[in-house]
Amino acid sequence: MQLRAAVLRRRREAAEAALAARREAEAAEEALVMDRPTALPKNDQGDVWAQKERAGRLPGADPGVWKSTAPFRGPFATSIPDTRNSACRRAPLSEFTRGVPGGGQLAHFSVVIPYHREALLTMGMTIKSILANSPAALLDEIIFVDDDNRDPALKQQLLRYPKVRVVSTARRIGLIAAKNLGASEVRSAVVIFLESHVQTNVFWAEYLLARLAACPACVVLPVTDIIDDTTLAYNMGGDGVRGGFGWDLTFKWISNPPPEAHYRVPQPLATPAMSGGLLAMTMKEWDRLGHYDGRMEVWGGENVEMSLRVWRCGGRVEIIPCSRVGHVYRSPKNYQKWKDNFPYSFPKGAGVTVEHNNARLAKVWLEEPFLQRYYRRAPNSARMNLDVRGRLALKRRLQCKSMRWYLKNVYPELGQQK
Ligand SMILES: [Mn+2]
Repeated sequence: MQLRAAVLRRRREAAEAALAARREAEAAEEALVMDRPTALPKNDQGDVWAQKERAGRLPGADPGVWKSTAPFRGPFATSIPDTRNSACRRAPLSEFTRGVPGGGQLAHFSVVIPYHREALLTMGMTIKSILANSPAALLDEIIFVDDDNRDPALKQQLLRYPKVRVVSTARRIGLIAAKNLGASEVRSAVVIFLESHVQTNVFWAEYLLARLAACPACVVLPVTDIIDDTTLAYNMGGDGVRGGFGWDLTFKWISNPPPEAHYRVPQPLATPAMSGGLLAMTMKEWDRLGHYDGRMEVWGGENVEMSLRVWRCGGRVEIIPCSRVGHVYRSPKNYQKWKDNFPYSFPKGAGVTVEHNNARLAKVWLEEPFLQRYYRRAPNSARMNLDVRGRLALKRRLQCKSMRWYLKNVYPELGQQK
């Protein structure tokens, strides 16, 4: 009788221990999932929007660029549809961190967002979705780089939100330099670059961080969902869409299915290039790889340059299909009357500036005969007097692989074009 009682007790203790272990595992997962959101300021129920309406314009924005007629429907973050593939929704988050060194611990991160003549409407939407959909314990800061904006009220509005810091430039430095400046302020292990008119979806950061924990040399991108610039309706972007470019070095989306027939969501999808606005990487890699080319101006070319540099200097560029970020695509009809047909200005003109940047990247990263393929499409580039010695030294120091290697192993479709 005594023996039987002892057996029962041991059995009960074992069952309780197993239950406790399971509860602990569940609590850990729960903590990962439930540690959100960062609370918004108390009176933030559309007051920003109301102020905009009272003023009769969108503070900070170029008049005419933003023509939103969307009625205010409460905090934006709550109205984002979950656009993840069902394969993402079925798998618990812990599945994405399984086997990751350090017991699946995700790194702390900061978000860097440059802005130039952006609307408070869209910036508020960006901030609220980040605060609502990021793990509060891991999100350190949202660092805005205020690149020559003339409305100080806008900066004050941004600073009302928790975790927001604004770094202002003394004069216009352009998007590329602004990203370098913002990243130089990051004190977290991971930097995530976003644009100032986006909405981050559920667990957007965790999926990126989980992949970075497993692949620290990766640069990872969320899938870009599509937000209508008039209605602000959030729509699902395509799964399996990759980034590429032609010999003119202009970025384009490649919508044909990925070459690996065995590819399945939620696996990371290798992509030859990134569109440039939304990306995450460890600060260690950011520093090792030498940031953006500081001599590129305003906007353009830096995304293709970084894609070539990452792939050829020891890293990978991957789209993480479960991480989704909606981006407001501005319709040209709303800004086509503006100089250069861009929603913001290029002091030297858009065409000249983008070609200057492309010419720099070509001179550094395209060895012959590929450089000539680019020059045939952009003859002015061949005549430009460019000092790329610093970037060539970086390429040598990192012992980067050749363009031929990249065409063979990463982007064979481009190699087939003459
Ligand atoms: Mn954009």
